[in-house]
Amino acid sequence: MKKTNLSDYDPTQVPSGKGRRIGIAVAEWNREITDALAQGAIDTLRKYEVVDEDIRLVHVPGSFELTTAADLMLRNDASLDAVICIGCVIQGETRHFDFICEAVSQGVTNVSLKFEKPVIFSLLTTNNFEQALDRAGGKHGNKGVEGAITALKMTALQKELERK
Ligand code: RBF
Repeated sequence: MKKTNLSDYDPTQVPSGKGRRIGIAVAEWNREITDALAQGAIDTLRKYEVVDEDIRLVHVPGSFELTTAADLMLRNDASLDAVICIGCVIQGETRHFDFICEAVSQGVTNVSLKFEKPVIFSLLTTNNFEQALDRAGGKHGNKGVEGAITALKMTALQKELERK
């Protein structure tokens, strides 16, 4: 069975982001990876007509801080339609990996429900650096691109449902 990979997305099925305001929170840990993911997200938002002034980019020290950043962004800028959280957690010898991944996945869900807006989980959780590279513009696509597409699809869905 073919695995779903949004990096192979159908460009005709992505809603325009015209008029949308999107926040992007990027972790500085494993920056070579997270910068590539962030660039993929920004390029994709631009491709779908989100203008630069409507892309609010912030950096946080590590992935653990992504949830707080998303919360602060949405609390302080009610015009944001969605926030994309970008990070890369690589399995080490201690249990930090599990704690960080669990905290971010729960945190993203909580912030999304709290503000009733899409908060996108673009967190790579890999066994090693090579697996991360493969997903940051390598053979498994760019998960930042996929995060941007998800943000556009979810904001469009929100607008559609709110109109009803
Ligand atoms: N942050 C990441 O974004 N990716 C990591 O792989 C990562 N590994 C960490 C490993 C250890 C042992 C520690 C203490 C922190 C790590 N962090 C990592 C940073 C974490 O997300 C956060 O910034 C700090 O724990 C401060 O709250």
